[in-house]
Amino acid sequence: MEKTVVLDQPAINRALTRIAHEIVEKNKGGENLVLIGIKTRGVPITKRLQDKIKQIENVTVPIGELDITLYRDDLQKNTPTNEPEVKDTNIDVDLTNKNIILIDDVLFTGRTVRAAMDAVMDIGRPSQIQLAVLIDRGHRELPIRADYVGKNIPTSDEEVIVVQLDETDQLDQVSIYGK
Ligand code: 3GP
Ligand code: 5GP
Ligand code: MG
Repeated sequence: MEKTVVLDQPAINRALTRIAHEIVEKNKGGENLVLIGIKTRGVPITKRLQDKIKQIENVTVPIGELDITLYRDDLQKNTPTNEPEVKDTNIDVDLTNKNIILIDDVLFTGRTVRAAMDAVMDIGRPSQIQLAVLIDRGHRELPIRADYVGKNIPTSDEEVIVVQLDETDQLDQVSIYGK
């Protein structure tokens, strides 16, 4: 399979620094924010954004995690409804009247984000939910868009984006694998 590197370590870092600035600009600081990472690689991205917002605003924004199961049969076994389902939530903060930033590595059909929004709404009544992703690879099947995007990478159905992060993969690199 053909591999092309689309973001290297400095590029990932710059993209996340920009997103952190965009988040505090749009939300007028860090005071009312909660960052929620979608496992697996949404979680290290969330911690990095928390660190960057701390550097910019000197505020430690609370973070949480959502674990959403896979649904694509080319990856792992389907869920009964063939939709992503929330497996586990680890959110200890009150979400009422907060601006929630959902964070994932790759945005594809939007179904994972829809499941994540349902889970957040079940927990509390936020004032807003926003979405940050490192990569938007297109192919949306729902009316969902990201508020903050590291890089748009239009892909074909056959192509796959591989996100590697130091915390989980001992290097920072985003690549696209073709057929
Ligand atoms: P992540 O858990 O770190 O986000 O979605 C489960 C993992 O499979 C993801 O890692 C992602 O990197 C990888 N993956 C690669 N291609 C796909 C895909 O097309 N769909 C899904 N759901 N995951 C993919
Ligand atoms: P969606 O629900 O939007 O179809 O898919 C989003 C989820 O699937 C993300 O959490 C992401 O990890 C995973 N995903 C979908 N396509 C890809 C891809 O090409 N590469 C990677 N790394 N993850 C993907
Ligand atoms: Mg992911």
